[in-house]
Amino acid sequence: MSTAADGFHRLYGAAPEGVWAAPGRVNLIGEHTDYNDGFVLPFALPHRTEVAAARRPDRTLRIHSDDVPSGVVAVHLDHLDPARPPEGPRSWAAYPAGAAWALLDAGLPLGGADLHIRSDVPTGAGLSSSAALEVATALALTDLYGIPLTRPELAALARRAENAYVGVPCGVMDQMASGCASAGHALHLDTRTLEQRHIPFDCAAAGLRLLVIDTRVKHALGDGAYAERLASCHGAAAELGLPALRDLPYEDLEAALARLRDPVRRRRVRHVVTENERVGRVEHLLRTGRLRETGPLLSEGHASLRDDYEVSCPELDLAVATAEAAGAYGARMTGGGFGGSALALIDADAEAAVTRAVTEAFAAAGFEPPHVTPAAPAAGAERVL
Ligand code: GAF
Repeated sequence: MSTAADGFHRLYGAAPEGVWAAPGRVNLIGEHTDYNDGFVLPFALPHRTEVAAARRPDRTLRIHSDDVPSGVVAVHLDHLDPARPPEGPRSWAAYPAGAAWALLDAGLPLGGADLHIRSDVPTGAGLSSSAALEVATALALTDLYGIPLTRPELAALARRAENAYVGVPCGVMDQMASGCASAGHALHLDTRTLEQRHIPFDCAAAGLRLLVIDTRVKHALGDGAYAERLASCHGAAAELGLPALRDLPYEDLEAALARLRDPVRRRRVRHVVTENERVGRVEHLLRTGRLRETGPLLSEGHASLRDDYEVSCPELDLAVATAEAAGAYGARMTGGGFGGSALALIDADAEAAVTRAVTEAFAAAGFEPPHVTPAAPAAGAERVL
């Protein structure tokens, strides 16, 4: 029996009907493009959130997590209200409750359930622990009640839970990565059409490793800076007469920049348009088996996020610069930024040296010790029991 199932049994006194799991993600490239209808290239982590669940005959949702001390949170399905999430806005229980709310709000025939949640996705590390929780809950509830949703439909509803119920204005990348990614592949996603391509991405076969460096600086998307970037991009698109920045071709970038008066908007637009271009180039390199050559594009992406988009921080910059100096082919922050994690593409036999270099550089700078782990593309959300 899985540990989540064990925990469910201990808590509720009976076995669950099933266990569903959804992973965190690392974004290889395509940052802050998803709310501009652009392109992203994430992959799923082996770290995942498991939801052990069983139906109830009434319309109560009972939620419990091993990872938080608040005990069982009970909510009535007909009283879920985005203005009053259980335990307060952005509390852990708002994510699973929000998933149930989004399904009900879409008119789906959901009944009550008992949930027990376990997760090893680090929180606040920019690795999408929120999306994992929303997607695992939505998958558990829809499977329990025989509701046939496609994965993109499920991911879109999980994103709606985060936007409208939890109150974080994120794009759709994280929920799509968690819901739709496949083992051994990066997921190329058009965030406008939700068209997906699964691109083989096997670092080990190429003698490479992808290191994830968690700076331990807790990032929070809700702090206003993310919403400010989003507003700036949407404002720039409107100023240029475009539906979204996705509609600005790379070839027309310089002419468009000349039309924007605000220098901050100019920098934001330059990041988004060049980043979309980098996603296409990295996808092409992966498809043609030229993994090492993606390194400089990763580093270029970091410089763009640091200088034009201004979402990096000293710890992320130090992780990237140190990994590069220690021989990485390329490195960049991943996720929303303002803390969280960086990734570095290195030779497999350089793992110990790069880890040591980054750890020593953090100590010398007086930063918290980072967590450094290799990551390989794992499976997307699935029923595990
Ligand atoms: C966060 C958001 F949740 C995503 O939608 C995306 O915008 C990302 O930041 C930046 O690329 O993870």
